[in-house]
Parts: sequence; C-alpha cells; structure tokens
Amino acid sequence: MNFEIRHNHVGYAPQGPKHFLFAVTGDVSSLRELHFEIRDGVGSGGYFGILTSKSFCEYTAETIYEGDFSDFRQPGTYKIYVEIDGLLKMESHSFEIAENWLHRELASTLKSFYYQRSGVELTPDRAGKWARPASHLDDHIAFHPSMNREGFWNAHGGWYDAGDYGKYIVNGGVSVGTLLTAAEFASDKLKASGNDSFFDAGSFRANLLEELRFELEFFLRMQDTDGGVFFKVSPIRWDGFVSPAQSDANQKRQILGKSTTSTLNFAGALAQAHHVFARVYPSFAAQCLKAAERAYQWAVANPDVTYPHNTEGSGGYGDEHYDDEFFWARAMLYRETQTSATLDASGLRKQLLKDMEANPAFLGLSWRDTQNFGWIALALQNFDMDLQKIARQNLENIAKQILELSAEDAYGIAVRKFVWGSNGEIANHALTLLLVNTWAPSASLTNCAAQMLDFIYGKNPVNKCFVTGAAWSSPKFPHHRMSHSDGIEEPIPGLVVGGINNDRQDMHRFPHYPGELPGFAYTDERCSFASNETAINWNAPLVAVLSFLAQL
Ligand code: 9MR
Repeated sequence: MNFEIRHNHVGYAPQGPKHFLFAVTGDVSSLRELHFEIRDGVGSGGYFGILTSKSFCEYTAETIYEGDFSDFRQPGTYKIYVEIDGLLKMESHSFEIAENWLHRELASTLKSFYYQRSGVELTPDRAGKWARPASHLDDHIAFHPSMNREGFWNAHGGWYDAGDYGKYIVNGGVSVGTLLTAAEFASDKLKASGNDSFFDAGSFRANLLEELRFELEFFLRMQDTDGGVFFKVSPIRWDGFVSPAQSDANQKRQILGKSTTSTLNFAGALAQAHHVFARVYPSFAAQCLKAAERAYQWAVANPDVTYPHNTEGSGGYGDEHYDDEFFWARAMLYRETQTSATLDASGLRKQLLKDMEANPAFLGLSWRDTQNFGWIALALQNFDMDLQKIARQNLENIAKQILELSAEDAYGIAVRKFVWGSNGEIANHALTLLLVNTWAPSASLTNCAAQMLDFIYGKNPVNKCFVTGAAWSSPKFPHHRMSHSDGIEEPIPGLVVGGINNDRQDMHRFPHYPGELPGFAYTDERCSFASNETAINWNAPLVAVLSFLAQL
C-alpha cells in the first residue's frame, strides 16, 4: 500500500472549510479506523478526527478518504498526522490557517499580469528582482504577407499571452472579461496585500483597474480604421527560451488578422469596460464603448471571417463558431443601452432572444466558448427583469451541475477530462459558483469553490501547488520564457500553470509524467508546454475567485 496526504499546501482561511484527502493505492481491505490529528510545529495542538471513506478515484486508482477539520479555526502553522491502525504515522508538509493567505495570493496573482506587460520597462521599485528594460515596443510593425497590406501598425503595449511572447485579442478578451467581472464585485475596502509597495497604496480594485487599463489601451490600438480588430501580434518564428530583449534582437514581429472572433471579443470586453470604468475614468469609458460599437458593426457586416491560420510563431486560437461571441458582445452592449444615446435597445433585445435560444449556458468559460459572458451580462443588469430572470436561472442550473459533478468526484472537482489548461477550467467552475452566490447565497456554493481552490493550491493527485511562488511545491520550471531567461532562480511569482492535461501533446519533448493514468498527466518541466505553461486566461479566473473568497 502507498499512502499520500493531499491538502492545500498554502493554507486555509480560519472561517472557511478545511478538508484534506488521504489517498491509498493498493488493497485497502485490511484498513480499519483511520485517525488524524492537526498539530503545530512544537507538537502541541491539536485537533483530532476520524477519516471518512469517500470513494475510489478512477483517474488515479486511489481509494480516497477524507478528513474534515473545518471547525478548527485557530490561526497558526500546522501539519496533518494520519495514524493507520494505531501503527504507522504519516505526516504532511506544514500549512497555515491564516486570515490573509487569500489576500497574499490575490496580490501575487494580480501582479503576475504586471509581469506579463510587454513594451514597457518594469522598474525595480515595482518589479523587484524581476525588473527588465522595455522591449517588444511593437509600435511600428509590418503586416503578415497573408494580409496583403502595405505599411506599419502601432500595436504597442498589452500583456504577453502566456509563456510565449504573442499577444492575442481572443484570449486577451476572455481574460479582460473575467477580470472586469471580478472588478464589478470588488469593494473599495478589499486590499490585496503582498508586503509590497505596489499594492499598499490602493485597493485591490484600483490596482486591478490600472492593470486592466494597460491591456485595454493595447486593445484600442488593435482596432483597424474600419472597426475590425486584428487578431494577434507575434514573433515570426517561435522563440526559444530567450528574454524579451533577446527575442527583439533575434527577430521581427508581425501583426495578423482580422477575424470575426477577435472583433467580437473586443466588442464584448470593451462594452464591459465601459460599464466598469464609467465611474472612474468617464472619458476613457466613453472611448471604449464607441470602439465596441464600431467593432460590433464590423462583425455584423463580416459575420464569418475566419482566424489567421498561421502558427509558425504563435498559437492558433482557432474558432469558427461565432454565435457565442455574438451573444457575448450583444449582451454586454445591451447592458450599456441604459447610458448610451446611440445604442438600439429594442433591436439588440430582439436578437438577444435568439442568441439565448441558441447558446444555453455552458459548463465553464473558455476562449472558445464564451456564451457565459452573455449570460453574466444579462444576469447582472437590473433594468430588464425578464431577461435577468432567465439568465440567472441558466447560470443557477450550471452551478447546480457543477455542485453535482464535484460531489461525485473524489477530488471535489467538476472537470470530467483533464485538458490543456485544466486549472483554468477548475477556476472558472469556482467562479461560476461564486457569481451565482452573489444573488442566491448558499454555503454549498462557497464551500465547493473553496475546495476547488484547494485543488489548485495542492490538494491534487500530483501533490503540487500549481501557482508559482506560493508554496514549497510550486512549479520551479514553468514553460515560461521570461522565467527562464532572466537569470533569477525563482520563476516569476503568481502564475498558475495549465496543470493536469491527459492529452499530453508534448510527448515528443520527452517530459517525465509521473504516471500513465489521467490524473498524473502533469510534470514540472520546462519542456512540458501541455501541462506546465502559464497563461493569462487561467490566471484571470484565479484572481477573480480569490477576490470573491477574500471578501466573504
Ligand atoms: O489554451 C490553449 C488551449 O486551449 C489549446 O488547446 C492550445 C493548442 O492550440 O493552445 C492553448 O493556448 C496557447 C496559445 O495557443 C499560445 N500561447 C500559449 C497558450 C497556452 O498554452
């Protein structure tokens, strides 16, 4: 028999749920009572409990027992001890019960977006040892030959997408939409504290809006004069593990596009930006709305323009289903009709009814399936109560499905197949639960979301905290060019890696996955782009989930 204690490697909030798993491989028929104890470093403590038998986990072939110490609330640093039939004792790594772990992670995961900034200097006062000079200015770049277009374009700024140096509107759009949704619920009182002058000055919301504005300014530059929006900016060939400055010296960058998806992503994100920024930066907000309207009109006139198929130096984000993006853009624009003199509310509403029919709420949110942004827009507006009711019901049904799937799963998650970016999917499930919780509060929603966070922070089959810099087990070798080219040993902190991905598209790079079963398809190696890359669309729902949970 082999035994493992699976727990959140960073910690648990004093008032929140506290669960850990005891995973046994092999024949368990001889096991009788399993006791556990929570004790601090000097061995005093403590909390005593009995493990309950949970289920057999198919994707790891483990028998899973669960320990629940939710009613132990004393802040401190602890370990879990499990006693097997009064004989063998297993001990976990230490973890905290602390009020501020969520706030600390909130600061760190948000700051990772700052580290992803392209084209500007990251100064030592804010970036610390990860400071770097401005490179990839992207203010004078040529169009890809497939575009048949002379001249140059200014596509300065914005976040790098992931471990590569591409900047993509499609994935940028869902990341912006997710973070804007977090901003809609972030109270001015919420502080993200990172022991860091970066955050100490303002509220989480103020820092978040500043970071979002950096990306949105880049978005605005990506809009062509006819209203359509370019798809991506990327190096001509895939870079090796070089720094932005070396990449700049090695090769040129190019701009590609436009597509219906990029244009509608832009429209959805910028309409929501209008909503969020109206109070703080009214003229910027007005500019966002105008740009969103022009983009939407372009998409209506060009409803099926495919994505650029060139992937020699960048990812595809290929998607030829436009319905869900139309729904997203229209719903976000519809919400703004209350404050806009130019938008046609009844025309949009008529089309929205069809969109709603064609795009039922989805179990999750991804760059490919964006309809939930449409549902979120309708659920959060307060003037069309009929549509609000339908939208809320749709999202509540999805939340119910997520709860049911998680209850059936040994590790308490709702994914049924580990795909590329499974951590992003898990965070998006948690976010759906927390959004529904804003109008239909229930402890089952928040508890389930907190347990999904536990999975991301260590309570998983590979015993890894999936966020850089957060715990002893955090990734040391993420597939992230900046982290491997800056001469600093630790990777840039606050980045969540894609996580378990049983499609293992990187086998030709010879990664050392720890097992054949689906639950073991993760490895902390630089070559493993399929399991160990970071990306903004996975970090965004993580920031959002942390912001909701930190405010409970
Ligand atoms: O997240 C994307 C995943 O859903 C796709 O299956 C995969 C392959 O097309 O691409 C992922 O996105 C990558 C993008 O194409 C380029 N930048 C890095 C992204 C994360 O790996």
